[in-house]
Amino acid sequence: MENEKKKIVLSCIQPTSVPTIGNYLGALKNWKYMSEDYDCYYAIADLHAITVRQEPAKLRKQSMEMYALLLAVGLDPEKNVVFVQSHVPEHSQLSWILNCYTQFGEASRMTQFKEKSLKHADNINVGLFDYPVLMAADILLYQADFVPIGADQKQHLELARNIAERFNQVYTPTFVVPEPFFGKVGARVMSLQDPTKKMSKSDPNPKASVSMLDTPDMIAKKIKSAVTDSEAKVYYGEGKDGINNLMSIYSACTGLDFAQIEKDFDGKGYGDFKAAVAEAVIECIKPIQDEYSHLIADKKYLEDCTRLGKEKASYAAQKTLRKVMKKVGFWQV
Ligand code: AQP
Repeated sequence: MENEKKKIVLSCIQPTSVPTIGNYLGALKNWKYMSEDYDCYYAIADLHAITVRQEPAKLRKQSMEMYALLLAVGLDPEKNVVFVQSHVPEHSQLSWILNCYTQFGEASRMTQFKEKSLKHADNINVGLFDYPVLMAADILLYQADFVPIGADQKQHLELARNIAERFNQVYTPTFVVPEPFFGKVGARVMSLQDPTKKMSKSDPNPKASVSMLDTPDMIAKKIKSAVTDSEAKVYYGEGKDGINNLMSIYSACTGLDFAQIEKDFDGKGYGDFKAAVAEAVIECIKPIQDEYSHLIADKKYLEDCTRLGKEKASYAAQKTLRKVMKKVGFWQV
């Protein structure tokens, strides 16, 4: 129905570095498609980013660059709500309240905390532990119906659902209980140096990932040095993590399915295949890079868009937070 209210979608990205083609092919590309059919809230999750130590000047710069990139991938700041998480203090406020409706035991079961604690053993802060509750606040604040998630975020969304249901039960229905959203496109892109691990923008090995702002030359070199196997035959199969990953990237960039790729590269070696993958990646991100270079030169426009995002996000966030504060019994004047 034409006048039917659109469902709400919430998704976030951390400004921990320049996004990789993993972030793009796995998430951002979908964000653009979703903005046609849903009422979308897209946040730059800087509150989440500081659960790992960040350099202040770099974090500020990366947040602005991330904002420009989101617009460059095609998110329309008028049509969507594109904003910076810390610009809307209600995220932290709701997060505190939700902490009091989250059991220590259930938060302790989050596997990502265990993984991240091992990775950042010198800084296992309470924020890292509390990350999923802040994520629940991000989602519940906007009454999101859907949250696009990868497999690694399933447990966190489940926690957000449990918190919402608990709160709704203790009081009266307050939060929409969010559902996971699995998009029409969405590849899980793995590290080029260790294809059993996902490609990450904060991977300290620069050869492991392709950033959205890498030059064609850098992309070609990184893909050329991607870890593969010694079979020299392009097909998707067990024990071929490196080639499987390159095939997924190639498929996501060209739209070709695996059967077609195997046919096209039958009898050809990995050198030819890697050159084709690099070419496809370069072609796929070139329009985004071109748009990005215009946007990043126009700070005023970026700041105006950010302010608009903040206003729109704050409006929705305040409405939910007021309701929550009233239900828990805060004296509001
Ligand atoms: N390799 C990937 N393949 C597919 N999707 C990916 N995403 C991340 N890496 C891949 C998706 O990108 C969105 C934003 O991610 P994020 O910044 O919130 O955090 P993340 O998942 O922890 O991504 P990174 O790149 O690994 O960041 P760092 O290195 O800072 O931890 C999410 O939807 C995610 O699924």
